[in-house]
Amino acid sequence: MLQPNQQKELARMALQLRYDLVEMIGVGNAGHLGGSSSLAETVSLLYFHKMHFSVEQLGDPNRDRLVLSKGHAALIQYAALCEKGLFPREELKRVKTLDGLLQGHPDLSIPGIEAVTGSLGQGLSISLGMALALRLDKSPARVYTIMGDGEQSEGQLWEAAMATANFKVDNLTAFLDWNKVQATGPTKAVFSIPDLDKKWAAFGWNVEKADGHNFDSILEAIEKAQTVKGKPSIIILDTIKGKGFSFAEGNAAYHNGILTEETYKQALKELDTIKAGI
Ligand SMILES: Cc1ncc(C[n+]2csc(CCOP(=O)(O)OP(=O)(O)O)c2C)c(N)n1
Repeated sequence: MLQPNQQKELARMALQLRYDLVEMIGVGNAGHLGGSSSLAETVSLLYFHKMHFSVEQLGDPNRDRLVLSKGHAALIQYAALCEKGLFPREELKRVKTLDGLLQGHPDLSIPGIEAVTGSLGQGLSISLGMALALRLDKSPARVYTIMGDGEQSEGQLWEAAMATANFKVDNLTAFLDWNKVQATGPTKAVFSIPDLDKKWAAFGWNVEKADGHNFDSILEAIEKAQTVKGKPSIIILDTIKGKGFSFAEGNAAYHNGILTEETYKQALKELDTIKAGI
């Protein structure tokens, strides 16, 4: 359980990451607001509480790694890396520009990014390779990987799921951001994959569930998962796509939508209201 002051700090961080998302997208530009904001709590908890990872540890082979398999949600990872001091804030304003550091999908030229992702379905394979290498090196480091629910339709992911279980990899924790909406509509309607919990369990994984907007719930699931030896764990995060922005919540239009002057102002106003309550 987190202490009240830790809860507060993490809530402030998740809020800051959401402010950063709005700043990065700006007015008149498209950006992946929905699938980024559904991860604000998990990413805050990982980078600012759980992971052994800091500017000083960048080249440390024993650092924990976070691979964002749903690479289109890069903005949330950029926000966290910026708040950790890996690059200056000015870069947030230059996101997705040719001269900027931060491209539309994660790239190894960005400090703190561990893998190039964006073509869905590949992050678990990459994470498995990292986890196996760390195990060979007898490293205490852990690999975290975050997938989307729409992403679950990628075949490569299920090969990696079988391989991870086959090799009894337990230094890897996967997350499934179950926000129930993908790029063009509800995940159920676009490509229905029922019983994801049962499917992952059938593939040999320990399955945990968490409220993806509740720090204690996520942390409890991570800690429980990490007591399980000899098999990989996946945490299914019950989340809301676009969480924190009423116009975007559960709305596929904000998967990669444009913020107008009006929605930009509304987004900031809604965040200010959350801020007042923390
Ligand atoms: C191999 C591949 N196919 C298609 C796409 C296009 N695409 C980008 S995001 C997306 C939807 C992803 O949905 P989900 O995994 O649920 O992400 P979230 O809603 O959490 O953002 C798709 C199909 C892609 N990036 N890679």
